[in-house]
Amino acid sequence: MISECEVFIGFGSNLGDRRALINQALQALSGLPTTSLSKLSSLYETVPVGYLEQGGFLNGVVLIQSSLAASDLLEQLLAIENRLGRVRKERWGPRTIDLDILFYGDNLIDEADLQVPHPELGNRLFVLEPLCEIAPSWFHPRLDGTISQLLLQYQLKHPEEVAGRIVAPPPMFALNEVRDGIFYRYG
Ligand code: A4P
Ligand code: MG
Repeated sequence: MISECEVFIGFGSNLGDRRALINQALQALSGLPTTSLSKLSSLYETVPVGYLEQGGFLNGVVLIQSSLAASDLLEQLLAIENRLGRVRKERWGPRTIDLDILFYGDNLIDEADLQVPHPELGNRLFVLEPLCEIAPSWFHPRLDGTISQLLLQYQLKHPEEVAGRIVAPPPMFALNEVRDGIFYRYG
């Protein structure tokens, strides 16, 4: 076990009952050992990036506090994805739920099965927008800028692009008081 770390998790779903799946994933995250949720973004309806012939996504970002090592956390995320019915077919294809580690404190991780900060983070409005909502001044140790600077840079480069629209604000209740099922209110 290591000391507690601030970890940002990006989540997305574009298959099945997307809102219920996201709520279940958040609930599962809050139930992980030595882990609690501390900040949740709004929920965004976004257009698919990469592989375009698929349904629209719901995306958001959650900040958790966790003492799980990064590799253990990744293992837990993959287990949650599998439990929620994720079947991997094509890369960037449709998924019931996708959970990505965006930042693990300010650690740089470069392993075969885990790269942190998430390498695509700076190229994805569906991540940058919700991230900026909850952590505008978080510093990206590789891209050398804050999240709000990275978002602005992206918007200046792609002035025509919009991530999507907010379909639900974050819950009004304290995330550390989460009880079973309460996340059904999110979205
Ligand atoms: N992996 C490496 N680094 C990480 C990390 N930081 N967090 C490895 C999580 N996993 C990480 O992931 C494959 C492997 O990546 C994992 O087993 C882990 O060891 P995956 O989720 O099975 O593969 P994937 O999701 O198909 O590929 P990838 O590259 O992770 O795709 P993304 O980045 O998840 O993008 N458009 C919209 N609007 N919204 C979306 O959410 N998502 C994607 C998928 C494409 N277009 C989208 C969205
Ligand atoms: Mg992924």
